[in-house]
Order: sequence, then C-alpha cells, then structure tokens
Amino acid sequence: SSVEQVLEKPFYVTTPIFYPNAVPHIGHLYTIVTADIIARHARLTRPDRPVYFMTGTDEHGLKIQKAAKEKGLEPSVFCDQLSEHFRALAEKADTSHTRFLRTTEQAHHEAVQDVWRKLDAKGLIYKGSHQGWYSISDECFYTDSQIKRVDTPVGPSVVSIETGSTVEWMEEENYKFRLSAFRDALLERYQTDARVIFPPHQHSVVLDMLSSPLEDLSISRPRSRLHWGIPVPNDPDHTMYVWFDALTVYLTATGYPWGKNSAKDVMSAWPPNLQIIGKDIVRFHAIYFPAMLLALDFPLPQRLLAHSHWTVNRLKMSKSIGNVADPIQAIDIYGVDLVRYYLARVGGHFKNDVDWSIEQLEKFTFELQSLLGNFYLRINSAAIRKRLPQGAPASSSSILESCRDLPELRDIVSDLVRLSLDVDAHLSELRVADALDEIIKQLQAANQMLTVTEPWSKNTPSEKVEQICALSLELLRICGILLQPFTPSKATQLLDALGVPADKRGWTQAGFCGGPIGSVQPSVKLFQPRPPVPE
Ligand code: ME8
Repeated sequence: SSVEQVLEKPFYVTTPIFYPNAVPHIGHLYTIVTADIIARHARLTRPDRPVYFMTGTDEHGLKIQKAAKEKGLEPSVFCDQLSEHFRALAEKADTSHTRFLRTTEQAHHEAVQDVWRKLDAKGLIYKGSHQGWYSISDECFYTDSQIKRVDTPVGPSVVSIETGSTVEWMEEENYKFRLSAFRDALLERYQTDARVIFPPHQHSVVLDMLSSPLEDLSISRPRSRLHWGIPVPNDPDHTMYVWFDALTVYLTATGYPWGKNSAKDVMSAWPPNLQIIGKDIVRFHAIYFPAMLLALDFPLPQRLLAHSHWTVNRLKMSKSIGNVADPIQAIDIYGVDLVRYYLARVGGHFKNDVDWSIEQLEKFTFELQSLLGNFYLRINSAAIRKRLPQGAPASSSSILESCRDLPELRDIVSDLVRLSLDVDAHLSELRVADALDEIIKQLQAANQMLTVTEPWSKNTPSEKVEQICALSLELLRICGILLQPFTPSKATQLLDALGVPADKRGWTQAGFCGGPIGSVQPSVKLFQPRPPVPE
C-alpha cells in the first residue's frame, strides 16, 4: 500500500572497501560498476525511495602498514595518496555512489569502538592465545590443512593453498570473538532462505563452510606487531584486527552509532538491501559479519552478491605477475560507457571467471555501436526523411498502436510491451547480463525489421514508412530509458537527442506508449571516432 511505501527504508547497496595498497585495477571497477547498475535501477524504478550507495577504502592493517613502509612513507600519507586513486576511479566510472568512506575517518573510528564495547559488554569478547599461519597479503589466519610447503628460488616457503600467498606462523595473545556461538543461527538462516546468497553456487559454498564447527575469531593483534589500526578500547597494547574494523564500515556509512548525531534518514538505511563483493571475501561477509550483527541484535543484510573474478590470460590479476589491466586507460580509450557495457555484458553472469581482453572489449564495443549507433543513424537517414511528409513521423500513439496490425511490426510491438518488465525482473534478481541481453535482442530485432521493411525504398508506401519510423523512435526511447543503469551517459545522450524531458525517463515511462513520443535530432552523433589504441 502507499502507507508501506512511505515507510519503506532507503535502498542501501554496498561494495567492499578496497585496500589502497596499490592502484585499482579492472576487478575493482567491475565491482563498483555492478553496484552502480543496481543503484541506478533502484532509483529509476522507485524514484520516491532514496538510494544509498557506499564504497571506499580499507586503510588499516598489516598489509597497508607494510606497503607504506616499503615506500618509505607514513601510513597516513601513503593512504591519502592511494585512496585518491579509488575515489578518482569511482568518479571516472560515472558511478552514483552517495558515500566514499575511508576507514581512517574519525566517524568510523568511533563506530568500530562502539561495536567492540557492545560485544564486550555482552561477554562475547575474551582474551586468549591464538596460533596459526597468518597471511599478511590476505589479512587472515589459515589452519594446517589450508597451507602447503613449497620450494621457491629463495628457499622453502609456506603458502596458502587457496590464494598462494606466503604465510608465517604466529603465536600470540589476542582478543577473540565468540564466532563459534553463531554457527547454528547462520546455518538456519541460509538453509531457510537460499535467495540470500547469489549466485546459487556461492550459497552452497557458504553452507559448506558452515558444515563443521566454527572457531572463535581472533580480532586483535599486539600493538608491537600492528600499530596502524584502531586501538582496542581500554587496552592500548592491542590493535583491532583489520577485518573487524573494515566490516563495521557498512554500519558507519548509515550514521552508526545511531543516535543524536546522525541524520534520521541515514540511520534508517540499515540493513543493506544488497552487498556486492568478490568471491574471495565470502567468508567475511557471509559468516563473520552476520555473526557480529547477530551478536549485536541488528538486522542482517538482505542479500549478498558474490561475483566471480576477472582474469588476464586466465590468471587472476596480480601485481607480481604483472598482468594487471588498467581501468583508467581503458576508459580513456573506449569511453566510460563502452567499458561499463563490456563489464556488464561479459561479467554480468557472476558465475564463472571471465578473461579481460582488448579483443573482446573491441568486439562488444563494436556490437553496441552497430546495434544502437547504426540503428539511430539509419532511422535518421536522409533517404527515410525524404519519404516523410514533414521530414519526421507525425508521432502519435494512434500511429504506434496501428503498428500492431502490420505483420512485420507486430512482434516488435509485443516485445516492447514486455521489455521494461523483463529487464526489471532480471535486474531485481541480479541477473545483470540477462537484463542487458534483453535490450540487445530488442535492438537486433529492430535492425532486422528495418532490413526487411526497407523504409528508404520507393516501394514502401509512405504511410508505412511513417509507422516504421514512429515505432523505431519509440523503441529507441524505451531502450534509452532501460540502458540508463548500464551506460548512463550514452543513454542520456540518446534521450536528449530524442527530446525526452528529464522527468520522463523513469522506468514507468518505459512501457510501449508509456511516455512522450520521441522526435529526431539528426545532428546528434551517438558515437565518436576514438583515438588509436597505444602499443
Ligand atoms: O578484500 N575480479 O580489499 P581488496 C573481480 N579490503 N573483482 C575483483 C578482482 C578481480 N580480479 N580483484 C579484486 C579487500 N576485486 C578488503 C575488503 S570489505 C569490508 C573489505 C574486487 O582491495 C572484488 O570485489 O582486496 C573483491 O572482493 C575486492 O575487489 C577485494 O578488494
């Protein structure tokens, strides 16, 4: 009902906060673009409901401390420099995030200490000794069964089986969180609702993780080892474990600790409607964080999307291998929309790893340019305009409706009637590539229709030319609206060219005859030639 809609909380979507230990690569861009597609779709479908979209950088911990030291910089200076690259990438990618949060912000510091105190007050934190194999690169402990011994050119070494990163044996006294107490509750949640984790394969991964008892989680390090982090309340000899600190960021972004200082609407954004992460950090988001929230008696995030990875030459991108694809360079060459298009079209299935390649990027760039750009050019061609009494179709809903009676146009009409519903259904279920595919199929059918009906030919009656043109413009208007989440500035350009007013670009307008009828502005070029690819 309308009352429920008024009371509904803002839509809240999050990305991981990234380690600013090096400049961002395509993988980071992919995550924020995916989140942006969902955020934009949420805004377009429900303009009455605010959307919060959080991203940022994860700046504490051993990994950053070590990277800064190697550069001979203070960690804070080092983070200021590198965090800026992530912020710049998000801007450059045209993402509509509402908060870029750095864990070195004072507000976050307070939030983390508050969470710690609350858990401590509930008796869920205790001091104990911890031993295990620690990977600084992965910022986590591994057990004996998760490591292997290997020979390297510089001698024998011990590495994580899963990630291949070097581990070292650590035995120390630290604080622990009673993670073990939450296994049953987590199992129950994931067994009752499989939809909580997407894609389904990742749901099975999580159930598998929960199939044996959970060990309590070490959540601090001795200050002598880790000084770059948030101190444990009332124990300056200990620094909080970076993941305890990092996961709390999702609360900080909603104004936590909720109370006097935070704006009311931000407070009510909790819990996230969707958290988007890479499959590398599922354990932290599907087990550790929900356990912390259960312990705090806070509502759990509604859904988790754990996507697969981008590889280069079939290897996970890594600085040491040197196979890192540079997102800024790709955007500079191809433009932001075409890169977003490629990421969504190829990466929007989330299931299998996908390989980044310039050949593929070129292929999909060409696809959009030819399907959308050429269709737009064809419909605006002089040959067609000549056939129309006013040089443009006298677009009216009655002409559009009459297209249902022509066999060559009928299917397009019935597809257009359903298109916005289909795209919406896919996006609501996080099937990003399938959603985009619906639009592409529609454009393919439209190009095909022009080839068959030949509106430029003298043999086509001008009444029919007018119908074809009116329908084509309607199709472009609808596709323009629906492309907004994926390729925001191309879509805007197209809608501008069609003269669709800014307040008539929402999802409800994307139905057949559901909005103003477009006109043509042939001077607008959708795609510009681009500079050559550097060697
Ligand atoms: O894990 N393909 O930060 P991080 C696709 N700070 N996505 C990729 C990717 C790839 N090859 N590489 C990275 C951390 N990503 C923590 C998170 S959250 C409270 C703390 C993306 O800099 C993907 O989203 O290592 C992955 O989960 C994230 O970057 C890891 O970024």
